[in-house]
Amino acid sequence: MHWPEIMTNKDDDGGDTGVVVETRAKTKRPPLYKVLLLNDDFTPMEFVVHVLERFFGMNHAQAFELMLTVHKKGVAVVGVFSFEIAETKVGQVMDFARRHQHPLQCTMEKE
Ligand code: TYC
Repeated sequence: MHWPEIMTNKDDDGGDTGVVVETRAKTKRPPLYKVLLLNDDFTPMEFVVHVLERFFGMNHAQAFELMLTVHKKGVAVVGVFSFEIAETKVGQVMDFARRHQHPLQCTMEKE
């Protein structure tokens, strides 16, 4: 929080003619990052549905619908987060896919 600065004119004769200059701290909102899921020909549909339920808090119907969108269109945004959360989600998905030997790819990009 910045309070107004008071600039006093020292040249004047004692009258209270100081100028109040409003200063406002610039509050920049943090950048957001889209987390993207990419289609491939090998990862089972049910595995992708499970990923969306497990790491992105979707119910089964939402997860199935979004999985089908990725399957048909090649890519879809599965969530928008701060840098740190997006990075964590991407890491969790990539790690989970690799552990199950699926080629599923998950990336992030600045919004
Ligand atoms: N295309 C895959 C299949 O037919 C399913 C799939 C969907 C894979 C979404 C990845 O991000 C993905 N088994």
